[in-house]
Amino acid sequence: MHEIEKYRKKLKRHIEKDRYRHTLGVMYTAASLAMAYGYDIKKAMTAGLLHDCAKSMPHEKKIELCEKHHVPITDIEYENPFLLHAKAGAVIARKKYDIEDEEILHAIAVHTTGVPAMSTLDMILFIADYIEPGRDKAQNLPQIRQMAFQSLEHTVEKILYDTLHYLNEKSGRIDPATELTYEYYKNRRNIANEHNE
Ligand code: DGI
Ligand code: FE
Ligand code: FE
Repeated sequence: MHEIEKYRKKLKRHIEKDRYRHTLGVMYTAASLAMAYGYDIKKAMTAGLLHDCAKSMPHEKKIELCEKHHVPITDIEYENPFLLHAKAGAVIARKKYDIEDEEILHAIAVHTTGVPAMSTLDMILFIADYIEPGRDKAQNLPQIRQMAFQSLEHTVEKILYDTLHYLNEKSGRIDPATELTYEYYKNRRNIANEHNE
């Protein structure tokens, strides 16, 4: 049995039904993006499958787990511990699913806010999480789903732009990482455009 099957069976016992459905959507969407961009399909699927593995952990437990494993927690994360399911997920993937691939662990750790200068896998997971077929709430999804297969960087920028607007409207606290990542990709596009003028 391939390892992905093994992870899938284990994960299914640990997360809620709707989260499991979302997770499979992310896994296959990440696989499609890997195909489009010539990335390792199994790595993309593993990251997609495990990215929300810490989602149902109580806030206290996520904080405890990160502290125990010396994963730094920011003030924003202490105030909004749901953000921590990304970092805690990377710890669980390492400790409980024996994932040793640092690229996969990093993609899981940054999947909610992004980080400047993301790797290909970071972007694939970040985008797959947003566009998987079960998602229907975000605005501009049809456009973003098409964009995803044309440019990873432009899609990341667009998702962050929409996320920042959404958070502003519902007055959610914004993690500086989300803002910094958006600025990073916007500046890169502007620099590229200047070169083309
Ligand atoms: O775990 P999922 O729901 O599948 O997806 P996710 O880990 O990307 O989390 C999505 C939520 O995270 C979405 O409601 C927007 C929110 N989010 C992203 N960046 C920030 C943020 N929430 C806050 N408060 N601050 C941020 O910077
Ligand atoms: Fe998540
Ligand atoms: Fe998710």
